[in-house]
Amino acid sequence: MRATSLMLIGLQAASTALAAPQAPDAVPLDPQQALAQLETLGNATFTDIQEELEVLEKRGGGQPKCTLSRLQIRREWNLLSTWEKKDYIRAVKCLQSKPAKTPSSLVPGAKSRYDDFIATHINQTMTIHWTGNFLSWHRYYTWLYEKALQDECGYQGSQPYWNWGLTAIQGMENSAIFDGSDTSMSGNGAFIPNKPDLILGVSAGLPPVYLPAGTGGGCVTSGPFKNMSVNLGPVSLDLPGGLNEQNPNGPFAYNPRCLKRDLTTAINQMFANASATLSTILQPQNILDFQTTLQGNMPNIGVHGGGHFALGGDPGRDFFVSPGDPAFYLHHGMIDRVWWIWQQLDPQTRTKGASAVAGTNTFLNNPPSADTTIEDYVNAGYAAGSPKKIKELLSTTAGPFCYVYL
Ligand SMILES: *[C@@H]1O[C@H](CO)[C@@H](O)[C@H](O)[C@H]1NC(C)=O
Ligand SMILES: *[C@@H]1O[C@H](CO)[C@@H](O)[C@H](O)[C@H]1NC(C)=O
Ligand SMILES: *[C@@H]1O[C@H](CO)[C@@H](O)[C@H](O)[C@H]1NC(C)=O
Ligand SMILES: *[C@@H]1O[C@H](CO)[C@@H](O)[C@H](O)[C@H]1NC(C)=O
Ligand SMILES: [Cu+2]
Repeated sequence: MRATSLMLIGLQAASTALAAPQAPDAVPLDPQQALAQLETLGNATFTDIQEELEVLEKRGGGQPKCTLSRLQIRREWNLLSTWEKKDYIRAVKCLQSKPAKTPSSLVPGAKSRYDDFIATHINQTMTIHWTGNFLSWHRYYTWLYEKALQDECGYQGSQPYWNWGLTAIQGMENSAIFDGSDTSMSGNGAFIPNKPDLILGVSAGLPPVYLPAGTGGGCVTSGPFKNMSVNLGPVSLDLPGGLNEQNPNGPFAYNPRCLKRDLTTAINQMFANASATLSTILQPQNILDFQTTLQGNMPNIGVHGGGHFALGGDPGRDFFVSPGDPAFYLHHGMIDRVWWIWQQLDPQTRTKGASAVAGTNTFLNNPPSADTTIEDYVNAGYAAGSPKKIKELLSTTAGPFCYVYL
């Protein structure tokens, strides 16, 4: 582990130099200690960026689009008030009740604005995962979703996130996000006994990864989304026993069914605990190493895979259709937060220039494709927004964005 020394951010025309957040010397193995250190580091990142914005604003002239008064603060689910949680849930349901913009000739199964986002994710899956644009694409996508909740459904707050290290300690079923109360993102699926292990990777021709089955497996029985209809997929749904399911009528067919979950705290603890999250932030020294660690060095599925597979179910364990579980966006809020903290440890090389991206344009470079560059465009199809260059998406307080995490 490298002890990150005090790094200075030289603001181009400003004489003030600000101290970047200081990373702890070593990653504690104790879950509570690791969680506390992660919070300290997150808070330092928050303070640091606020100070940076303050300097830019005082300097004036350039008229920064992102000012402190416009800055949105994305919070962990527990930090939302009851009213705020309910407002978020209401807005998600509102998106699920508005008509789709995706032409039904292209995606007959897209029935709502919520489904527009799923259709886009399905359509682009093989060019947005294990690629050079994975982080920037999902940052833009999550932001467009947040904006749709705000602009189209009157949501007052900003996108909340799921702090994996906390649910690893509490047990997912007991956490405010997944306890099934009316201020949760709904709880577990109905318990299905005697489920064999999950065996991942086989359908993709990769070495098998064995994961324990969870405490649910069936339709979600509690909370705001127990009646939700999942309309698209499955496209590549991992099921216990190494089975993989897809809709024979194709990825865009209408296939209404219940939302299933298989909450698996054991997977949360194995791959997305607070120590693993801190290591993911502190150890990788370049973007290739960072995005690989986050997405997994098999058989470690990383914090990204850890969150997805701990949630489980249908479409939670479907690589293509996973945004069909509304908790997806809390998970990807946290993914984006981890990237945001990592970036701010060395913003000069991690939020701009060629060193900020690595990888190619296809899933594990299969089929072989060009290297991703910061001049490349990403888009969210019919869901929302216009194509953006990756270089516009590398900072959360420049370009189209103006948000931080607390
Ligand atoms: C992080 O910031 C929040 C909000 O200001 C505060 O409540 C919390 O105590 C801080 N945590 C640490 C470890 O500094
Ligand atoms: C909602 O769920 C209840 C049972 O939990 C069921 O009786 C009802 O039919 C469902 N409604 C819809 C619209 O799916
Ligand atoms: C935390 O995650 C890391 C990385 O996956 C793993 O090696 C470690 O065993 C986990 N810790 C606990 C307490 O499960
Ligand atoms: C899927 O991607 C192709 C190629 O970019 C595009 O032409 C098509 O409109 C997309 N379909 C959807 C549903 O987004
Ligand atoms: Cu994705």
